[in-house]
Amino acid sequence: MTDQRLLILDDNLLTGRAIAGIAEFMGIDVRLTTDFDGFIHEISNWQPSHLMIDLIMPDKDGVEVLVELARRDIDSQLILTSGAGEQLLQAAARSASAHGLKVLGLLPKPFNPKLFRELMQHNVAVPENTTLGGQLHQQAAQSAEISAADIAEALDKGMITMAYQPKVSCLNGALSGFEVLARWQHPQKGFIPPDVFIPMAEREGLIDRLTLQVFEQALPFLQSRQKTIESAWKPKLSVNVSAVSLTNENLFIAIEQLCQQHHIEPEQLILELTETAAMDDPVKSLDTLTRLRMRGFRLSIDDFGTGFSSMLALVRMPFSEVKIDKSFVMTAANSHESRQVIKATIDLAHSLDMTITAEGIETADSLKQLQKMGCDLAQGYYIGRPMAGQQISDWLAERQHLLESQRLQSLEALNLKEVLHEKRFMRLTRMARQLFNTNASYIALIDTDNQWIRAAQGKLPARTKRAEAFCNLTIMQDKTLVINNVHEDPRFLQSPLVNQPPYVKFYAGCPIHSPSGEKLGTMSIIDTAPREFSEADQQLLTALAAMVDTEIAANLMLDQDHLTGLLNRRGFENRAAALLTLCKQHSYVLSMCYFDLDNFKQISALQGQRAGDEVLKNFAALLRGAFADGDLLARFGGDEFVVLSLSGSLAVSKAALHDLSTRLDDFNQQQNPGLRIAYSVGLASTADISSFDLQALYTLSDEDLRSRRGARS
Ligand code: G
Ligand code: G
Ligand code: MN
Repeated sequence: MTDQRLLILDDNLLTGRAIAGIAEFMGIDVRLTTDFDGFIHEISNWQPSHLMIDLIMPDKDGVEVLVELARRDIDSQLILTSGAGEQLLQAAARSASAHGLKVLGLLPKPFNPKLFRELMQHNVAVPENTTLGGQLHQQAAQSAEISAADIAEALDKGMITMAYQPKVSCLNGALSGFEVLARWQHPQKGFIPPDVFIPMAEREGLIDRLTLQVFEQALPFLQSRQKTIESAWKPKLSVNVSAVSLTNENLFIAIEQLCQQHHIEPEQLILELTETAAMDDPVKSLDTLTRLRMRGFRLSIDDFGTGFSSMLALVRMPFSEVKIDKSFVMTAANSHESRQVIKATIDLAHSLDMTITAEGIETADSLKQLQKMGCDLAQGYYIGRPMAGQQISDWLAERQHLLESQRLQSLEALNLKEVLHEKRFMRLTRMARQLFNTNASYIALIDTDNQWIRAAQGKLPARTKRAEAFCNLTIMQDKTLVINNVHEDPRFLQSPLVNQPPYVKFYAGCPIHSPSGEKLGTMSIIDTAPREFSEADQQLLTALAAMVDTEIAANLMLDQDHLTGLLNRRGFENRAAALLTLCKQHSYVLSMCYFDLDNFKQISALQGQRAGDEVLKNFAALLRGAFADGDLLARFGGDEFVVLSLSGSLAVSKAALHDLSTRLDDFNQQQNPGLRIAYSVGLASTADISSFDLQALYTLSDEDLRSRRGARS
């Protein structure tokens, strides 16, 4: 006989009895009830260790049952069952956990006796998604007895200390800031978890003092970090704020004063509010939160997904960040449902212009997965545990090391030193040089000791020392680096690019990235005279660098026409869309040539498919010869070819077409008459359209093609 007592609530007697039978066989004491009142009655009288609850009952819905259990502080282990599907069970489990109930497991019906036995024997991992608040509540229940007086004493003596947990960019690992977490090591009673003393401090009216102490310790810490980090980058600090503190105007006035004292801008502070806290009284909360926002603080909705009415809260309140709860993040690898929640939350947050942070990142895979889903920031044991302020410098140094080795690995794996010789990268440097009307443009890769210059337009050395490269500084930051006049910047006076030809005076570079976000190098332009670089120029360079990223990540297997090696329609349209957007902003002229082979079907029919393939390959080769390196050349299936020419003027495209027809004549001379190629072409230019969209170019070039054909026949 075990000391387990199982109480079953199920309106279906047959199922109930079947479960009871199995349990009894295991030596478990069982009672069966079929209605809610009887169930509650048995709980008080018999005090079962385990409750098995059917969620769908005629007289009471499952959530009501759970709420009632929570109200009565029932601490029996719950097994939830239902025939209504896994999703409902998961949802109910989450709600139960959020209410502080202990969920042992889920049992979908028709039920599996083996699973039930395993659950009762405890040797099964608690199924995904069911532990949400559970762990915390258990922890709280176990911890030492403390009183309000203990907390007051700790506050008087300054015994509450702070731990800092880093928050980093999901994409490239760059440090964004820290979350400060209160810690209390009691001299006799040991470590008291915040889940114990925070709620008590809230109840006892001590929370505002505690919160103020958090700021008093954390702001000097932030200030010291700010000093050790070069450049104007400002670390952010996330602070958990209890809902009960929100209405304390004086607290926030004091915090503002502390900010001034420590040269910290309110914008650097992110106040984290739990979802339920933010929701209690929507109207009042909205007022308070709006006021805090107006003071400059950022607001974050913490543990998102564990409360209720989340969507509404999010849309209505002036939050700038959503922190998706760790229970979803930690189960994302195994739970389709968790992934759906994460994805939906990310999309929602982004559509509302909010940043999204994932907490509870415990593995490299988890980080990668969240990154793929488009999450902005990451926090968790895998990146860094909460740690004392003095440990942060070591952590940062170690992290720098880790990021650099990941960067080098990524560079190696992509084989970019070779890949960047491909014409598709020339296209981008060529555009950069033309759009900026500058001496030289290039893509630089930075490895351990060297900078490798690739796809260069203009005369540049293929390799320079990393330590002397501008680009080495660029990859240390996240945005474009601009040096308007090198001679006014002492960092570069030794650089050979400055002292020797080409005698660089101006530099602008923007980081380029691997598909997994590591900064590999830069897209850069240089000039031999100092120059200004406007906000719009920076945007343009950033857009070009993003196009380099896209090319690096492109799957050429999917983008290329296998027969000719030209782009296929997908490859063409993806690139054309980005180019059109860019060129539209800068009134740069693109032109389209649309080709249709006149006699292709005939050749295929008379000479066979092989011969047809040869014709297509030959025509592709002629196009490559006549058009410039960077132009987009594509075959749209069949015998249709398209060129998007980045020439910058219609005249240049016309010249290329003329060149093509000369080349074709030469080619045809050497072919036997059955294999000679004839084509029709239509020409259109963005100079002739207002909308700069691909559709307009297709339509115009097609009209042109047909009118020329008509004129010929
Ligand atoms: O690591 P950790 O065990 O610190 O945090 C447990 C819980 O306590 C979290 O929900 C966290 O938000 C909360 N918490 C930690 N420090 C503070 C604090 O200074 N103020 C408030 N209100 N909550 C805190
Ligand atoms: O409720 P809030 O999000 O403020 O609480 C943060 C809590 O999450 C703290 O208790 C912190 O110690 C904890 N935490 C931070 N990173 C991880 C992690 O990777 N795994 C787990 N299990 N807990 C984490
Ligand atoms: Mn938090």
